[in-house]
Amino acid sequence: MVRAWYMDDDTSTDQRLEHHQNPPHFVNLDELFQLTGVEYFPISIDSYKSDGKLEELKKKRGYTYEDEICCSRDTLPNYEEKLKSFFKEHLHTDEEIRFILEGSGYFDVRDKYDKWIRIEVIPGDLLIVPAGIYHRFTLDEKDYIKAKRLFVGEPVWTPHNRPSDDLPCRKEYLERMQITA
Ligand code: KMT
Ligand code: NI
Repeated sequence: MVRAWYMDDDTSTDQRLEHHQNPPHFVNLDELFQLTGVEYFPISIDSYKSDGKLEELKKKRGYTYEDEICCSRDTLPNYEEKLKSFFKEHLHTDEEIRFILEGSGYFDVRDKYDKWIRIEVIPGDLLIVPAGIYHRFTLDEKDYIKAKRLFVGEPVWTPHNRPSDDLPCRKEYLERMQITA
């Protein structure tokens, strides 16, 4: 089950820690959607190959491409460099869809007031980070995650680092969230 919370302002300690506020301020899935547009689907790790849930979602959303990414020092080429770029605040012109198969990590997303919300992902969590939202990713202290990446058509993984406010996908996102820049 996915947990999400507002982050503290501490940039001097390890990015892989939970970084809760004091006291902790959790966000439920409805609030997460209202505040960010991030969508969450629980998919059974044990039965997803046969229960049809993932297939149904893929069909409904037009996800035609699928591969796997395994982030660990041994499996990810240019590990240090990749992790650094994952954690740089950025956006994409398309949804970022990740279905977690093994391990864990954190997706940080900016809410509509530009505050960081940290989303913990564990096996069975399928997260859809909308196009145009500023976000970043970090491993936790276990330093390991394996996830399926889904995409509509030919994948484009390009991160557009902040600021990328003039991109149409950013403007459309803000409009959808009813935020006036
Ligand atoms: C990304 O684009 O940030 C990633 O693919 C991170 C690893 S998948 C959970
Ligand atoms: Ni991204």
